[in-house]
Amino acid sequence: MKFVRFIMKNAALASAASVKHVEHFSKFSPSPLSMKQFLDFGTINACEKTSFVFLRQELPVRLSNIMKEINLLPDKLLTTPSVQRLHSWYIQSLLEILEFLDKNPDDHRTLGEFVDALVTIRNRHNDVVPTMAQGIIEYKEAFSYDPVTNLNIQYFLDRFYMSRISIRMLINQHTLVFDGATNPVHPNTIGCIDPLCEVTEVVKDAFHSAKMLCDQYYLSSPDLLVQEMNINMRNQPISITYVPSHLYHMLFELFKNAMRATIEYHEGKNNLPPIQVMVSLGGEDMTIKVSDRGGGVPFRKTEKLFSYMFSTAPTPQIYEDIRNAPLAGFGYGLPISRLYAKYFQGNLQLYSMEGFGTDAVIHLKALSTDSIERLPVFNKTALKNYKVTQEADDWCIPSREPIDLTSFKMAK
Ligand code: P4A
Repeated sequence: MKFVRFIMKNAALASAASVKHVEHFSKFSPSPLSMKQFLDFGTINACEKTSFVFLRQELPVRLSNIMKEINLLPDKLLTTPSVQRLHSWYIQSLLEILEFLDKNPDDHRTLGEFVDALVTIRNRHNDVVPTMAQGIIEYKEAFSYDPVTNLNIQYFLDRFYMSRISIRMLINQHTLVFDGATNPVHPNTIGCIDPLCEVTEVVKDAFHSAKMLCDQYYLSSPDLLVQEMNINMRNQPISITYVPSHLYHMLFELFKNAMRATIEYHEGKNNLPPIQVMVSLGGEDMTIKVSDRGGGVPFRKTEKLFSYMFSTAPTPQIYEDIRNAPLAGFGYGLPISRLYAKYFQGNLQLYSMEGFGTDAVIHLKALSTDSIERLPVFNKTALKNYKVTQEADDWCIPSREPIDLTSFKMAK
């Protein structure tokens, strides 16, 4: 492993050296952790050495699994400058973690250097989402939109961003739990997990932030009505073990959409229908429903709201003042919010009624024992999904022109 630092001078050589590491580590399946395991790592088993020994194997496994999939992207996308740059970050980060494989876990300096390395890696990957979006823009400008590429890119990006969410979760937990200090704002959190995350508090926080943007952009905003239904402990505030920042991210996105739809649909009217939120806790699920009366979207278009390729603007709009940016819209808000929900075995779905409004529903696991990371694994099934090509559909394509029944012949 000593040669690693030397060849880093040359990206091409580093890339060549990383190939055999990627081959090796991608043969392992990532090990999904449960919320309970994350908490144990941060409390009763708060052993930095154990966490270090786990991560120096698990991070290369997760990185290598997704690097195999990056390599399967269509050449036209893989060779864009943006995707090349992003790929080089993955190679560099992999090599930096591999340097720790032959280090002594009992040496305090090793553990300190590892935390520093993780912070460097986390920062290096801060701009992965806009960089990948730029790659998609470059691709779309050169080759325009086609439905097969859209499906392939959707498949890849869902897995790629899920992998990234999981890797950042591991890095955040290790760096937060082992930096010695407790979080002054949230003293009861374990890393970024709140074992008693009060859902309605996060709902109110996210609503408040969206409301500020909405007031700035539209000079008004709808009100919020929240209801809770705690089936087992009536009148007790609903709380679950969760990552508050993930929940906030999803709700903020849903509120921005609901506000935009409400205001644009009721333009010129002097009162706006409120956004209604229902939070319910059962034995298995904790569900949040965000309902608006923003006129809804046609059913045909709801899937497009989750499409990375559709929601990547062909020419990136640079707003001189962030206050001039539209409240909600083109961005990866919805697809990435759905990944946050799915990350711990939940989901995020839209039920829109055109002419009335939209219900956005977040389903999360109520029990920390059911909240287990949902991770992509590179295997034959994944490989098959990258080989999808244009084939005839096995459902008829509806014709816009009505057939001429007078000339209809009774033949198959
Ligand atoms: N009606 N309903 C929604 C939107 C419209 C909606 C909408 C026009 C469409 C695109 C968009 C933001 C809002 C909603 C809640 C949702 C999602 C969509 O969660 O009321 O930005 C791309």
